[in-house]
Amino acid sequence: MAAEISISRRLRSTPFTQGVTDHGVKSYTVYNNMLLPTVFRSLEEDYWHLCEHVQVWDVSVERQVEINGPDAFNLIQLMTPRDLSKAQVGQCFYVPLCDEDGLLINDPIAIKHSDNLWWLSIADSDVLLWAKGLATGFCLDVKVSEPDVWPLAIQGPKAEELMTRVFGESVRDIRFFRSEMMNYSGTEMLVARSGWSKQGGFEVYVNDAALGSQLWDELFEKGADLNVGPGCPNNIERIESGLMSFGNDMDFKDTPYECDLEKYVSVDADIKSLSIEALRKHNSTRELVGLVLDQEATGLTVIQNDMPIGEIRSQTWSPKYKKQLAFAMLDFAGTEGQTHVLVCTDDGLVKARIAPIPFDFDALEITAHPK
Ligand code: THG
Repeated sequence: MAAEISISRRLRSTPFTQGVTDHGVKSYTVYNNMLLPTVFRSLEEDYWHLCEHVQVWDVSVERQVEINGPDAFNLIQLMTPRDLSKAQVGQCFYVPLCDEDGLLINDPIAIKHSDNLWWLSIADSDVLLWAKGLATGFCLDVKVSEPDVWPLAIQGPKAEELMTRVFGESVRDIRFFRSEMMNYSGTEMLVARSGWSKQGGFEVYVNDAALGSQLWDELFEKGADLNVGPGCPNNIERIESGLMSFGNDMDFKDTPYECDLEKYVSVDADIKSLSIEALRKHNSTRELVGLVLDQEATGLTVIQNDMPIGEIRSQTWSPKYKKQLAFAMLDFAGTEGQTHVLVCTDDGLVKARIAPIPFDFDALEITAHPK
């Protein structure tokens, strides 16, 4: 018998846990000390369904770190090297959080509620403790907390249609990475056009547990003719789309420059950020790149001229492109002037083509195959 996870209060169930179970979740991973579904039907069936229809995802693991008080902006800016001085209320920003050496702490979405109230919608690391420590150490006038908020993502090409049936036509006006407070059954909830897929969609920041399970049921009722299904962040879709996963593709030992996040570092801005000095001086010697293999082959070590030059951090077989796709952290010394590297697999050395992230399949002349 396969081992099972013992569920206890520490793993914090969500308003959608019952729904996820009833819809036949097949596997979970652990994320921010909670359970994140990873498969419902099969990874591949979930993938095609996400690309063609609409899915409802329990992404409550994306915990909100709330920063409230007169120094809220100062603390947020201290934590990220991305200039947020021009942020507007309701705007969302993908931000690297970095320490004083420029090393990554997390890569959340920062959401501005008001000048004095911000949320960080975090990936998998303990941002709450880091923020509390910085607030105390820098004597900032803020309260740092984790509110009872459970994000629910509605993703896929039919997501907008389904959302209008529940929240009304005005959801169509929400632009990418913008949010609005919307009324659901008498309660205001933040609704953003965002989500960890490139199939389009929204995230509802559910702030009432009872309304959360009501919303879950309503989405399935009103989306029946749209072929709505249960889903979760899908490893095939997110690698094809170039979405990076903290803890997998990048971690505490990497800088934003090494992880293709340089566009979110405001090197020249006059900001009071903990990491900005270190990042200004930073010299990268390696970089996260995409790899494309012609066969399904899961290796980890990458070599060039018989020498290891780095490691694969995430990979998947793409059923659409019929290629093995990977993200690998590779030394410049091994990739400079090269178009290919070798991956050590159980089947021996396999040639892999180097590709920038996100994968540009047209430029790579890789044909999409329908289902
Ligand atoms: N939604 C919410 N919280 C989250 C995630 C999310 N917390 C954890 C994790 N995901 C944070 N990481 C990311 C990574 C990428 C994106 C969002 C969150 C993303 N990136 C777009 C891109 O790369 O094209 C756009 C970024 C931009 O240019 O602003 O969407 O998914 N609530």
